[in-house]
Amino acid sequence: MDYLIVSDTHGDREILEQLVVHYQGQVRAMFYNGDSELDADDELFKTLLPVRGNVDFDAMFPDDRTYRDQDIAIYQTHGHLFHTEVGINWLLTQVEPMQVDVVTVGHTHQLGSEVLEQKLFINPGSISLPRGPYAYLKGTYAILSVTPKELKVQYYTRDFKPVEGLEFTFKRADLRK
Ligand SMILES: [Mn+2]
Repeated sequence: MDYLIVSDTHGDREILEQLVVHYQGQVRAMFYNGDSELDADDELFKTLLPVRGNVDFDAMFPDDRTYRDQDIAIYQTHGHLFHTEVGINWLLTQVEPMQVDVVTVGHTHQLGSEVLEQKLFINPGSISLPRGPYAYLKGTYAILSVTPKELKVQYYTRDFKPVEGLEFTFKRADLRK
């Protein structure tokens, strides 16, 4: 089962539309982690599952979401409510009691995937305004692939091509029991 994760378009509606067209019917769900600067009733959000970012002013966006599928539970939030721009510790404390396998955020515009406290944290980076060591890729999103034994995260660029070297595999045995 594959899941698309994308964040921080900041008005770049075009790329979201392209992703929806490209991945419709190809993935189980599409997560949008905030800062679209679109209205919550935009038709893209009939397909993309959004949360509210710090520059989303439409209060109809939810602050967070816990998504449960047959083999995975994912907690999704933008990150600003947990001040992830200054570090991940507060978020880590708050998600600790949650019965989820994956925590996915945006906000920092920097991609990253790592296991902390037996949960897999995934930031897809910003597809439109990337920052940090991978900013040279000019924007990224992530595909999470879920199997009973492994979680795999592959980063892609705006041309829907996988980035060599940005593929990470995590054994489910190392995640929450
Ligand atoms: Mn942002």
